[in-house]
Amino acid sequence: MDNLTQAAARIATEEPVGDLIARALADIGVTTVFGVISIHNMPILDAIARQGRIRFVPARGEAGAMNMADAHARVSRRLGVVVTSTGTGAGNAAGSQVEALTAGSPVLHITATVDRAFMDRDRAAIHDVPRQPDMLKAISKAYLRAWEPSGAMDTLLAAARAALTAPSGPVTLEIPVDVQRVKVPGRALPASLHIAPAQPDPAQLDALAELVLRAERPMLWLGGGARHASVAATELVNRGFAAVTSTQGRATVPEDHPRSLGAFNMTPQAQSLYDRADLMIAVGTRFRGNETRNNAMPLPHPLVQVDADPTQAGRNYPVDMFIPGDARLVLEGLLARLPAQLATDANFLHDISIARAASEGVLRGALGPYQVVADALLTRVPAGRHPFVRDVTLSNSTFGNRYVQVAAPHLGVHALGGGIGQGIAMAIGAALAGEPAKTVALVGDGGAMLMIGELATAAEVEANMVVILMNDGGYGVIRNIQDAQYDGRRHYADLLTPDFSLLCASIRLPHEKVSSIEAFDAALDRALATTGPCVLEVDMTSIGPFAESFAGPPAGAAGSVR
Ligand SMILES: Cc1ncc(C[n+]2csc(CCOP(=O)(O)OP(=O)(O)O)c2C)c(N)n1
Repeated sequence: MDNLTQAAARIATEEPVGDLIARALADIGVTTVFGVISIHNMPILDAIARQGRIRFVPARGEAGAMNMADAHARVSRRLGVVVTSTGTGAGNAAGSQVEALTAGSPVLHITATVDRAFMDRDRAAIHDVPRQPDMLKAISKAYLRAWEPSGAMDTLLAAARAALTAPSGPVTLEIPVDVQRVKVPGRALPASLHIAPAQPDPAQLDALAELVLRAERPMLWLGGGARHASVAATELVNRGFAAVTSTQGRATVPEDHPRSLGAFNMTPQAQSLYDRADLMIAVGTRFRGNETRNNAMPLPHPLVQVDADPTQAGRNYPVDMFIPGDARLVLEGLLARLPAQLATDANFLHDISIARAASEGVLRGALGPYQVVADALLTRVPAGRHPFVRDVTLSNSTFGNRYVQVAAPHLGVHALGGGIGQGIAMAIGAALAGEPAKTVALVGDGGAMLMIGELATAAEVEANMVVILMNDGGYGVIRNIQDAQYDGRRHYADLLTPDFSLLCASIRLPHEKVSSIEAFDAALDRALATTGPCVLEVDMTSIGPFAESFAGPPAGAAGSVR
């Protein structure tokens, strides 16, 4: 081949960065991308469409797109990807990205910025935000910019790796729009994004095993960082540990295990179990304020902390031992050092069962008519392995977040940061994540209104989901807080609420409204049997109040309504 032919061949393999990005995403296994199209991301989205290897889900807003990518990542246990536009588009995603950051979701947020000649200089190019990187840094585990076209693909891979590496989290990659258009030579991609987990120190595992062998009532507190260590955690429980989980760690040990408190982690019954425990190993947890009374809840001693992030030692509780390392490797290493059965206190199992049953009983007693909803979901959600998405609403703060069990850690998706309104969009992301069972989302009417437009996305992409809409005509939990703390002055909480049947009809979404609680069970079965998306509205005004009113988290933990 002469020089001219060689050059021609190389040029033939050249492609715009936008095409390269689209191809690289498909090559690393991304099947679905969420976002909103805009001039600043069209080189990438046009390439995604032309290449036809990735499903692009056009959300109605960037906030919804981010929630979809987040839930998709949680349920599929893979990288979630969202594409937004520079400026307002990226800003719209910010609130939802705070949730992804709180939950540690491995999300890649690809956004743009104006041409390199104009960026960072406040020259008033359209969509320009001169300090956009500052905004993105604040809401990202890491922020990267692809300055140089020839390095764009490697920067993309670095961003994906950063998002997936424990502690995982959302990573933002900013690609100036002119970079997206530049042609660069094609390149082969690495076959996989394999990331080596952090190895624990064997000497620390020896010391931990000694602590366990001395304990008579050992407990595991399992957070979101332990979800992939389910098998090892469950084996430890089978050998004699008791388990309790955070909301994010739900079902790391099966929630119906007789030695598990499930997520009943802050009840008086749980407290009495902690008081008598003589060891707690806390794995992959932040000990969130609203699950520990802002870290004032007494925990057992010795308290051992395991975390993939070596900088987290003693962050929220003073600890007796800190073991940096991957949760699964630590728990497997511990198992290898322990006998098949631990010599635990003969009454321990009995005490766990009593604490669990009493916690459930007290909770159920506070529900009044909504026992029917709670029980209907408890019998169907875990057995059917339904992904269960929970917005911030009374029904989740009471029964959804702990009484209704989930079948596996990745099947529970909760707005962990306490922000309302993310449930519908999260349900779409969950429903497209490859699980065979229908996604069940439990949301309030107030929250639903924030992203009601995403119902159109659900209808358009035929997401297999049922939105159970608990309609009390406004902000129920705010009213309860106003009754409890503001002498019943119910400002700003009674809202004009749409007729959801008309709204659903306008986008041809099946809708059923239940106005008497006896009708709920059969209506739920009809909804679960529906193909594609549907809405099951529960008319709480007709059905009446809970037996006990829930007025938010304990004082001092305000702003963290679960
Ligand atoms: C993004 C965001 N804005 C405001 C709040 C404060 N807030 C907490 S609960 C709530 C009301 C939610 O209403 P709804 O979804 O109808 O559920 P309900 O309380 O009626 O069960 C509000 C406004 C919040 N948590 N998140």
